[in-house]
Amino acid sequence: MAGVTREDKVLGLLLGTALGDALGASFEGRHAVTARTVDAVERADGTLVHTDDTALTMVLAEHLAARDHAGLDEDVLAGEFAAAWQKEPWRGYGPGAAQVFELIGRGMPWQRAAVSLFGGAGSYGNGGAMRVAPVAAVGTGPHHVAELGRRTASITHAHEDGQHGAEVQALAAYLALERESAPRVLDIDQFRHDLTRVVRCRAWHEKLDRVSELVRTGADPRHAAHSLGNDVTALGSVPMAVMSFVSNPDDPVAAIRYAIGGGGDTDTIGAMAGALAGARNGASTLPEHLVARLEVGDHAREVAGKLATAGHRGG
Ligand code: F2R
Ligand code: MG
Ligand code: MG
Repeated sequence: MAGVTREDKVLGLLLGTALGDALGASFEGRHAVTARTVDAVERADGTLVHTDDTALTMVLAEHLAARDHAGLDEDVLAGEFAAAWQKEPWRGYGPGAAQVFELIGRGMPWQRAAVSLFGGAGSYGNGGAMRVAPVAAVGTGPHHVAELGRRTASITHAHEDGQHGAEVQALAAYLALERESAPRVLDIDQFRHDLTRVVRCRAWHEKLDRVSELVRTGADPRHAAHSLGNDVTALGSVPMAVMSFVSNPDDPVAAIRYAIGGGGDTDTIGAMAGALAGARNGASTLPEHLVARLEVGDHAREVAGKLATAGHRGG
């Protein structure tokens, strides 16, 4: 967006994640969520406590910011993810991710740990996608961003669907972050076209086509969630996050509320939608009274400053 600095957009990506996660956390697993119940959480005082989504997003953001020219190192990152889980296992981690982190903590290589899940199939949960957005700040282009997204996901998600989810969310975050001169109204078809050029998998193309159609018909959150899914799998949640964003491209809180309104995995769909809308619009568009209640505020500011200048060099 014209006039918004890159640092503000990167900070928006991080704070948008935290806001969507923390607002959605109260409702995770509910069938559907009314606007009135979200209002009550927004109006309350006190800390907005985030979950695993933000905790791991911050670990990845710190990793990329600290390594600058050196880029992504999966072995190091695996240890950093496992350490975050060990420090705060109560943040609501997925059982598969927790198992991988425990095995890594005991010294097993992440490749073996990830592939040991679900009888050797690996996880297709949305944990790779929920934490991936920071790669958008360091990728050199769409294909590079998708590759970085897949590599970060593969540490815990050996199943290709878990990795495709991270690719789609990473690329969506990149497009939201990089299109500084984007028109006020997002071109949904172009956005879907860009995504499908990089992620070549029919199941994902079909879901993204459905997003386009639902946006065109102005679907409400419950209808969209019914059609796209709202569960803990990557294919059953990333499309709803993209839908929440493209239906509300210029208003991060509206995008988050739409995501939560569909029910299901509300913290994660809220976090992913918040990352996209925060990246497009910048942190300065997020309501101050909500940002002030987030646990990660100051830390996110520090990391965003470094991440914004580490951009376009990561390997
Ligand atoms: N775990 C949760 N929420 C549960 C309740 C939390 C509660 N509020 C609390 O505080 O305790 N949320 C977090 O988990 C999701 C991310 O999950 P991730 O990291 O992908 O983990 P996992 O376990 O690998 O996958 C999630 C589930 O998907 C199903 N699944 C995945 N692959 C499968 C396969 N190959 N076969 C069968 N099922 C598979 C399983 O049910 C997994 O447990 C986010 O929502 C995050 O917020
Ligand atoms: Mg969570
Ligand atoms: Mg969740």
